[in-house]
Amino acid sequence: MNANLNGLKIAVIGIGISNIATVGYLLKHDLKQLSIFDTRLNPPHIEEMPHGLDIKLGPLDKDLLSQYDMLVVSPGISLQTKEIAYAIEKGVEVVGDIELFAREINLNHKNTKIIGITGSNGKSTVTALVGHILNMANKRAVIGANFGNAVFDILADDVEVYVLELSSFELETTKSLNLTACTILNISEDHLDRYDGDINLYKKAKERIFLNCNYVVVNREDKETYPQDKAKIKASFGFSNEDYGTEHISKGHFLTVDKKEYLNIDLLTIVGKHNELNALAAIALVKSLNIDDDVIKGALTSFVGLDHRCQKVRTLDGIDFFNDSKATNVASTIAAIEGLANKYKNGIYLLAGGIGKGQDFSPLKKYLNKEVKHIYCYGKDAALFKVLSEDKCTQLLNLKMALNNAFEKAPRGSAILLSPSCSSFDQFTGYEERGRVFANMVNNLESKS
Ligand code: UMA
Ligand code: ADP
Repeated sequence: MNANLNGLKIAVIGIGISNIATVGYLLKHDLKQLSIFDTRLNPPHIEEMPHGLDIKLGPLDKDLLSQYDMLVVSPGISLQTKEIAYAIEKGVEVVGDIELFAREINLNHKNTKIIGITGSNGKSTVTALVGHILNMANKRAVIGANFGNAVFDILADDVEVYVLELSSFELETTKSLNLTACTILNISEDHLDRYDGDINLYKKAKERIFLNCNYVVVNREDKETYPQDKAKIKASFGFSNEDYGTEHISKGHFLTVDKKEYLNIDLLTIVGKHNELNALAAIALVKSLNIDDDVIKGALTSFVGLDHRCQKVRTLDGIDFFNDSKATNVASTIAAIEGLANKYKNGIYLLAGGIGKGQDFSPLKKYLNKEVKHIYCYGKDAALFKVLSEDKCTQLLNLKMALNNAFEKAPRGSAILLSPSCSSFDQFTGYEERGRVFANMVNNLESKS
């Protein structure tokens, strides 16, 4: 194991999925001291921590933290937390699980490749798609990190390629990742509550993905995804017919590579313009590993997409119901509206709300009375939607009431879309629970006739 950690006093801060796995990794080292902290008195995952460890719950103590050589901080905790900021000032090294994982790979798994994917939206879809393509190419590839499983849970000797979905929080404490290829898929407002309302700080965190990577894939539709050092750019994707692109010709609508028809878009099961970009990004990323085109095309057509992303739940009374619970920011809701609008001449009835994370919801306004007939908003920040329109927005207490009201009003040929633009933690344990609850409620609805 990594000799650089031996003899160190390490404090792990945060008892969550990522750090429970990190502790398992750290326990394989000969540390001088290992202590675990969590600011909560009853952290939900505490029973999954190995027994017999030095665990301290409740408010952090800045002087105590400053006595450690290294803090391993959970992605959910801001480095600006005053006790952590104090320790940093005192010279304590602060890392996260991704940084320790990167160091482990650099030391003990030198031939293993890592592909890194970040962005405001599409990370999970592209991560899963890249993993799917690589597995179809018979590579031993595993996906993880912000995707939902901790990197130290997927660390294994036989892995050839790790495909990591990386959040801005994870990237903040990461500097040693040697990525074979990487991308920032797009940048839009998200997590501004963690970045003092400043999108540039959020973007700066994401740009750390470029640090040691010389095969950067950029989004031509969003110049914010470009690295400062343009020499790092090895591929770009976008709607125009160049590099990784698209074209509409009489025989159909195609993904293109180097201006040549690559795949008929109708063969993709993931739909919407944003998913065309996601597919192109995935192709560009796996090209860094010289994957055969026939394998890539086969994998693109067999990829079924992920749950809770603009997923059709049911048709009732001529109304289609969509679960897009993973839409936790405005840009992802807009992608859903634009993806569905052409199909629903009688419009979209939008269910939105939850915790707004400091976002500006006004970009939704231009869809009201056009693609979106009405918004039914609920949850902690419902009032922020309500100000978009007095008469085209109805504020309700919860998702159930929002759904029932929308169902009552929506005509045949319309869609009811749960695409909340917000995180769910005010009323649910996460987007998955929110999506499941919604799908259950939809499946229990009875016909209006
Ligand atoms: N917390 C405290 N006090 C503590 C420690 C944590 O209050 O001392 C709170 C955090 O504020 C947060 C929650 O506990 O609300 C969980 O935090 P955590 O950092 O322990 O989370 P993990 O369970 O380790 O999950 C993390 C990622 N969570 C976050 O970034 C908040 C998961 O991403 C990731 O899948 C997992 O590691 C595996 O690597 C989730 C997420 O919401 C899906 N990510 C954000 C997003 O996608 O938008 C960035
Ligand atoms: P992430 O992991 O970045 O949250 P997901 O693939 O889970 O991304 O998708 C989250 C939400 O964003 C879903 O509502 C999905 O429909 C939408 N989405 C996916 N890809 C894009 C994209 N490229 N641009 C905008 N929205 C997208």
